[in-house]
Amino acid sequence: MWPEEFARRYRERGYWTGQTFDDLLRERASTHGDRVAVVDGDRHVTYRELRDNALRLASGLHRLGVRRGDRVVVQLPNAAEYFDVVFALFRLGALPVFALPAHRAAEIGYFCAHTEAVAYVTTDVHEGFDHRTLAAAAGPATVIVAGSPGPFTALADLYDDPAGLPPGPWPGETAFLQLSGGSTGLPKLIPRTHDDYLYSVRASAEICGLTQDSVYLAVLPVAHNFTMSSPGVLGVFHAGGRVVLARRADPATVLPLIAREQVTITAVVPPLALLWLDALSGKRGLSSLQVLQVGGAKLAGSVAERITPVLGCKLQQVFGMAEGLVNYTRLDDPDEVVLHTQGRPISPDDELLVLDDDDRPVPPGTVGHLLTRGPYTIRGYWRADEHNRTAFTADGFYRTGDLVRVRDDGYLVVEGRAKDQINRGGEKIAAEEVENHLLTHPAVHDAAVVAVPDPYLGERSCAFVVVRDGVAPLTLPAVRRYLRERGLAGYKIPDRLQVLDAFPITGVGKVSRRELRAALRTLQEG
Ligand code: OOB
Repeated sequence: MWPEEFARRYRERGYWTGQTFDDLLRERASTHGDRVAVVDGDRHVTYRELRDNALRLASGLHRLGVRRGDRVVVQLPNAAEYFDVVFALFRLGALPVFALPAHRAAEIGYFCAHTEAVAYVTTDVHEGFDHRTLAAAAGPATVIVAGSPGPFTALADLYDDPAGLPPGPWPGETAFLQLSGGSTGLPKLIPRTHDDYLYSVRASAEICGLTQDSVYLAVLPVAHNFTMSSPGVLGVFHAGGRVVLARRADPATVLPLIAREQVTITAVVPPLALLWLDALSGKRGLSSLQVLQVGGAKLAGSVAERITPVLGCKLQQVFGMAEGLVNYTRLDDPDEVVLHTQGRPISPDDELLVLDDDDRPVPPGTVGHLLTRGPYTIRGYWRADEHNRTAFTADGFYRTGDLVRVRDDGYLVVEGRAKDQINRGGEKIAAEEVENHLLTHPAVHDAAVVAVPDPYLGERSCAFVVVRDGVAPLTLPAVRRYLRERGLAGYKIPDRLQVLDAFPITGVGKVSRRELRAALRTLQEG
């Protein structure tokens, strides 16, 4: 948490206003009660209905034993119930732990155990996968299912009479735990407070020009920080606009939905932008769409240049992180800035440092490690004291692991990454996490997972392994099957496999990932 002198400053400057998520929804239900907040297929939910659902569900969850401060792992697709669940938990002061729909037994099991979750809320079947099969991974947590519950508790049965709810949380409390993309063996959890998060939401809504006439399409997973708050669904609720939920992201689903619902703004990762561009090239643009936000991974200049001509809307680049700091190009910035930078911070009080490998400032305009601190950037991960000692400086700056250059005009250009992470089209893979799973395979002596360039996803993952003597040769399909059976999320399963006799080693005795990447280039060229 922030030291008192910073907290005081952030309050004095009007960033932290003492608003909770429940306050936000209550205000909107009173100012915009009859307006539609959420569209999910044919289902339309007004602000008044949304608040009412959230209170009734809060009551049912309370009856089940969910209390202020408890953790609840939430894994839902982009569906209307998601909002009932999270606003019910916010009202109670229980902390949603935001899992992604792609997570499987390994991740869900870890989140439930690490957070000592009292409940796991999921769906029945999504994208052909039966999420109820993950119940065993949830351990002692009560399993609540949206849809057909099987032997578990039906979410639909938990909407109760809301009379007699206990008092809600205060705005300085942790409101939820967000997942970090991470570079470590186990994912880290990010505690965000009502005060800090809602500041970023309000400021983002303003930067992105949201009004009550905005129609936002949630196409990336709704629990991801980009979709949730940059300005995302919460920014739309702040502005009194309308959220349209897309269950799938493919052009055949999404492009007609944009036209039907007259969507004005949406947020995508670069590979999705590419897919949409290819689907629309030579056709009419998306007439209602005013802004396409692209972020989560670096957008190539050549792709950026096609967006306005093909889609007929403005491009906004977004460089953010679930830990806090979010940078936007502004809607009135000149083309050169929008096409070739990743924006500038939300807040005048976002402090940025760009340092060399020895933590000394680099000369202005040169590339270095980005560190940041500010009114909506965390000061530490949840229950991770040891990791926090290296992930943050003594004076509270977060080491982002990104390599950036700050231009004279204050805009950032992302030049690379120093963390052991693969950014697979915006989906983050911690190398060490996958390596640890690979090391459990009886034939694997050593493993290193690195990023390889990919024209569509930006990066894919390649697992280098050294096999034990005398074992049968390992194949990619066998390795992939093994990791899937261990319950690892699909996006973390290596795209490629290279078996080596030994790993190149750096001067300090670590596996040289740089040499592995170089070896792969040679193999590809040869
Ligand atoms: C967003 O959040 P996370 O937590 O999934 O990932 C953060 C990391 C950053 O540290 C950076 O490495 C990468 O994703 N990243 C970008 C980028 N946006 C994020 N790298 C290059 N260019 C960009 N535009 O990804 C996220 C959170 C809020 C808003 C937008 C994205």
